[in-house]
Amino acid sequence: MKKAHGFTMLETLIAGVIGIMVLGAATIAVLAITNTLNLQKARAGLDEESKLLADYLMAKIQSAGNEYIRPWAVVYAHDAGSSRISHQIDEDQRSDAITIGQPLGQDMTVETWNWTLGNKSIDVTAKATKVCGQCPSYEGKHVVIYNSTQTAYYPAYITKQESSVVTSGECNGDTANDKTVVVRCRYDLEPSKAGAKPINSHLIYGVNSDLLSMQEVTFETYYLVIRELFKIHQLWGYKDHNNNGRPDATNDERFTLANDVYDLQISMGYDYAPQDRRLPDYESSDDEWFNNSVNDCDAIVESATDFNNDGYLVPTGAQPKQLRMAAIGITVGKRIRGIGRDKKFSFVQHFNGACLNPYGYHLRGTKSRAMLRSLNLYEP
Ligand SMILES: [Ca+2]
Ligand SMILES: [Ca+2]
Ligand SMILES: [Ca+2]
Ligand SMILES: [Ca+2]
Repeated sequence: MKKAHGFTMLETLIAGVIGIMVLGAATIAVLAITNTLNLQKARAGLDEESKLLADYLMAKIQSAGNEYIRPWAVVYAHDAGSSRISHQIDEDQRSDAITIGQPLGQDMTVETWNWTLGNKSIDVTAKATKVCGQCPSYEGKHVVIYNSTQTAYYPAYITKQESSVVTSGECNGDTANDKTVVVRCRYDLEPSKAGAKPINSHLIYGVNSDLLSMQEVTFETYYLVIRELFKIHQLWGYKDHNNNGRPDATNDERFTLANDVYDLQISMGYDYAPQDRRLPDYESSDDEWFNNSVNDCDAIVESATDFNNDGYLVPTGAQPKQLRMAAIGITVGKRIRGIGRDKKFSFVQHFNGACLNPYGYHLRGTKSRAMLRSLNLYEP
C-alpha cells in the first residue's frame, strides 16, 4: 500500500523556521524603513528648529545698536560663557553666550558733562530733552555713555538720579523755545554687568573732551542651561534688571526660548588682516574669524588682545570697530531609538565648541552668518 504523502516532522519544522525567518526578515525590513522614516522626520524637524533659532538670534544681532550705537559696542560674544552665567555643573560644556544691546532712542542733546571723583556719578547739562525741563529717567536702567566720535563706550547702570534743575530758559509749550531750555541732570552710576564691555573708556572718564551721548540700552544675553542629570538642555535669555550680573529667577529677568538645545557657538568676523572688506574663514587661527577654530574636537585657543578695550577681547591685531560679521552655530537634538542611535549619524561640532555625539540622541546643527546690518552707515 502506497503510503500517503505527508510532511514529516522535520519538513514541518524546517518550513516553520523558514516561515519565521521570512516573517522576521520582513519585520526587520519594516522596522528599518520605519526607523529610517522616523529618523528622516526627526532630522527634518531638527533642521527646521535649529534654523529657526539661528535666524531668531541672527535678526537680533543684525539690528543691534539700531542707527544710534555702533554694533561692536553692544554685541559681545562670550566664549564658553554659558557655563559662567548658568553655573553649569557638567564638565566638557563650553557653550557660548551672546549679549545684544538695543538702544531706546535719543532722549537729549548733551551740552556739557563731567564725571565726579571715582567715576561714581556724572553731571550733564542737556537740552532738547524729550520732556521739556526733565532729565530722561534712567534710574534702575542700563545706558551706554559714548563720545561723539564713537571711539569710546562705557556701559553703565544708573543706581540713582537727582531731580532735574532747569538752568536756562523756561518751558512754555512752544516747540522751538522748549528745545533751547537747558536742564542739569545728575546720575549716580556703576559699571553695567549686563554683558557688554567698555571700549577705550579712558577717553571719556573724567575728561570733558568731545560731546557726549547717553542712551538707554536694553541688553539681552542668550546662553544655554545644560544639566545632563536632569536631561535639561535649554536656550535661555535674560535681562539683568538689577545689575548683579546674574539671571535671577525673580523680577522677570529670565525666560526659556527653546528646549533640546545642545550647543550654542558664536564666532565674530573682524576685517583687519588686511582690512579689505573680505573675511576669509579657514576654520583656523590664521583667518579673520575669532573663536572659529576646530581641530579634531580639540579647541585651538586663538590669541586675543585687549589693548584699551577694557576687557573686550578681539583677535590679536584687531580692534573692536573692525567687527563686520557674526556667525552662529546651534545644535538641537532629540532622543531616538533604533538606527538613529548610532553615534556616527549625529556627530556635531561648531567652531571651537565641544564635539558632541551623545549615545541615544540624534543631533543636528545649523550654521548661519551675516553682516552686521547697520555697518554700511559707518564704514570708512
Ligand atoms: Ca566658542
Ligand atoms: Ca540680575
Ligand atoms: Ca580682510
Ligand atoms: Ca580664526
